[in-house]
Amino acid sequence: MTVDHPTAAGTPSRIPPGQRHVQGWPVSHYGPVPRFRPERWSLRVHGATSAERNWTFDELAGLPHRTVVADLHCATGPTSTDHEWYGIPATAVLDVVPPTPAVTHVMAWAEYGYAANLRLADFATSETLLATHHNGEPLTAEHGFPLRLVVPHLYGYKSPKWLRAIEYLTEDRRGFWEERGYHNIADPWQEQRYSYQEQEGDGPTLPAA
Ligand SMILES: Nc1nc2c(c(=O)[nH]1)N[C@H]1C(S)=C(S)[C@@H](COP(=O)(O)O)O[C@H]1N2
Ligand SMILES: [Mo]
Repeated sequence: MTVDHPTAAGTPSRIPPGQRHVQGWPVSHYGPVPRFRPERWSLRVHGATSAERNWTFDELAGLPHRTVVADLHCATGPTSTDHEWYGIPATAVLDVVPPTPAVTHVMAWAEYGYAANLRLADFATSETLLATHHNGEPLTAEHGFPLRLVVPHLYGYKSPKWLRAIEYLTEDRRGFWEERGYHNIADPWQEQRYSYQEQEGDGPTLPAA
């Protein structure tokens, strides 16, 4: 669900501070769009668990599914609205592949080594989805077909397209953009865009510039 957040002036807004609403749905990513090869594809859930799994795409159909309507906030400014996502809730993955009690974070891995780190609590929200569909249609190639993560309450770089693995971590590690100057937590309502804004405890120490 999309919630209205109070602005400084006290009027509710659904567009986070410093963001601009854009019509339609821009495509935004680094690098090429991968081709889906079903026979070579799997979703691996691994790391700190005794129940590691490796699902083929067809096997994902056996997991619970739900719909989430949410906005998408790219940290470079555009917010596109009213995306209807359909897919597997992250909570279902956590149920089927329980992390050990020591797990604090997850790394969401995509094709070509793209990755985004998330606090376990951010991954575990009821709105976090491993999405296969958008507005009733399978994802298009450029938006992440066959599977992408959607973490609606964080900036878009925490929502890897072309998702291939979830790794359970017992300590935090930076993902692709988090290593390259973007904020480790990425809450758009707090405008956590850049790593220089990080406070003590927000993430692993960065090498000195
Ligand atoms: N694999 C992969 N996923 C990615 C990215 C990327 O570079 N590679 N970019 C992220 C960023 S910065 C944003 S804003 C969203 C954009 O999603 P969209 O292209 O579907 O609008 O995808 C995210 N997922
Ligand atoms: Mo982005």
